[in-house]
Amino acid sequence: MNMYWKIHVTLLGAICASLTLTQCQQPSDGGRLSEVTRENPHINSLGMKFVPIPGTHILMCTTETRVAEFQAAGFTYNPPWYPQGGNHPAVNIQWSEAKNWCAWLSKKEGRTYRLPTEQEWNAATGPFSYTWGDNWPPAYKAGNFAGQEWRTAPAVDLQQMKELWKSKVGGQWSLIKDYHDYQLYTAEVSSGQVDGLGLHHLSGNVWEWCESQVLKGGSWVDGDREVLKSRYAASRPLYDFDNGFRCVLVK
Ligand SMILES: [Ca+2]
Ligand SMILES: [Ca+2]
Repeated sequence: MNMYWKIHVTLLGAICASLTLTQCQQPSDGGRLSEVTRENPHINSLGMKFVPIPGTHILMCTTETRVAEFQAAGFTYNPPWYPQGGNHPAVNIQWSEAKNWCAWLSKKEGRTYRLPTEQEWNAATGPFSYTWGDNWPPAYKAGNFAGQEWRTAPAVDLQQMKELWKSKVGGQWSLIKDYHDYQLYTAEVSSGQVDGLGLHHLSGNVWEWCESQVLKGGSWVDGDREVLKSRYAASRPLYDFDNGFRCVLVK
């Protein structure tokens, strides 16, 4: 080997050694997920953002699953009777559909997506009675619930909601006194304030399925102070038109 090639082989070896070292120092895929923070969330192939939940081994999506994300799987979306856009939360979702959607995304990305366990969902809500603290009514802009915005809703919409409640639940539909969130039906999933972990609409907007087939968080239909407590779990849907889900990514 002449001097020219000797120099190049030596240089190439040094570069390869350097590359190998660099690769060895790079965290594994799982390692990168473990380094995700609220400020530096993991963003998946659909543009969904995931943040860590203290005390768990999962990253939680910062938003409820959007209509457009649900449809990206090729699943048929059954729209509700009220107006929605692609950035609104998917509703009319059965537990098995939510599970199948997570399985589709897991296969697509080669990662493990699933619904949160009830324990993981509770860990995300924090230590207080509600996601915003212990006070009632909810803090200003705390979420999308059944508030005083309905007092000025079109008469036909208000009447429809009252009749739906009466036929499904019985009694009078309750609106939260001294709370006004300006949103009649579902709100866009990334609208409103985020909580301390970076999550939108964990409480309210749409109910969210857990692995154990309970629903958590209440929805835009709910104004009952017990139902909106973080520990409250509904064993079956009251309506289907306010049932959605939020997925988690296993680290
Ligand atoms: Ca509302
Ligand atoms: Ca919710």
